Amino acid sequence: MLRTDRVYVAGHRGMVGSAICRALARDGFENVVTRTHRELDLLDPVAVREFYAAEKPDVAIIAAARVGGIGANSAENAKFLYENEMIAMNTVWGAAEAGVRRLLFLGSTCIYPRMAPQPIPESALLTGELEKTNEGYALAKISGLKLCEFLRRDRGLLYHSLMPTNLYGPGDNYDIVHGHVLPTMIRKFETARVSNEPIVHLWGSGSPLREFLHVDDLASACLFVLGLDNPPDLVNAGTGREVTIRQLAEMIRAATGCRAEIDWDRAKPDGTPRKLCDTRLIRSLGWEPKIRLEDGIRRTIDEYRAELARGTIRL
Ligand code: GFB
Repeated sequence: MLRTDRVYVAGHRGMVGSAICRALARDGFENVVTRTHRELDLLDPVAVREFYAAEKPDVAIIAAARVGGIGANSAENAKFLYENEMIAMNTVWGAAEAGVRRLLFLGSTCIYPRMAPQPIPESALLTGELEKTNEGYALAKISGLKLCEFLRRDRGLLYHSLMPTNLYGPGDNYDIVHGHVLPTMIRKFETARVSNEPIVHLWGSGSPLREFLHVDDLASACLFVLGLDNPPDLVNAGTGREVTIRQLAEMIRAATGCRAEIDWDRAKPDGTPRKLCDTRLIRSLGWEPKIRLEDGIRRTIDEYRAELARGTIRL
């Protein structure tokens, strides 16, 4: 990817897309193309085709998706499958038809089988059954990455994919029901601290293991792989460090200064027991994350407080 390239970032208002736009600006990319949801409906193949024909980007980064935590995914697998499948097919196929030279498709490590070997290597793809709570999302992301792989093989297009582990950072969704665990915990502990509530209710047993990558590290990983002449079709991006949900809760409780007790609601799902990605491939190519979880959590709590004060938070 060249500094002079015209780069389309799909999903630029989301947590991931906005981090990628910040990283592009920092690296001197001045020709970035974006469209809001209102301006371009990525579920509409004709609109997407017309957009590509009019804008003619050189590079596309597909960070648009319907995302959510375990609550949102498990309640609406159909919607997560349909919308993410349409977004993937329209943005990737549309790019190929319009002659977009290079494309990076973003997925998630939930594409791997529920009982994949840990840490999960890229080769674990399609070797076993998926985690049921996010099967729809995972199937759509698998289709998207496969479409990129096929287009590269069939037509020689440099379309490739990156699978980040669980992400967090500025611009996250703090919705109590639909959000991911890390932002939801920040909101729950902050709310309890401010209003002196004695108990914070969390979901599941607290025993599942998760890995968390700051979205600014993910953005650096995206630009890194886009700079490779011969990138892998599929590469993981993570930290290689995992914590239990219970440890995460303790870290966030301490970092917010909340004194409430934790009540674990075991009627709520645990989801996949463990999801640590094998990052040897991306590290061997020369990328590594920079933001330690403790520092990232502190930064994110500060940003949450600032966003809340400004009234710009997504709740
Ligand atoms: O981030 P999360 O919602 O999704 O984390 P996944 C879920 C884990 O955190 C489960 C526990 O073990 C929950 O039981 N947890 C504890 C909570 N308290 C809470 C809470 O207040 N809210 C939430 N949300 N969880 C998602 C997939 O899986 O990961 C997506 O559904 C995507 O498709 C994403 O892949 C990265 O890590 O289980």
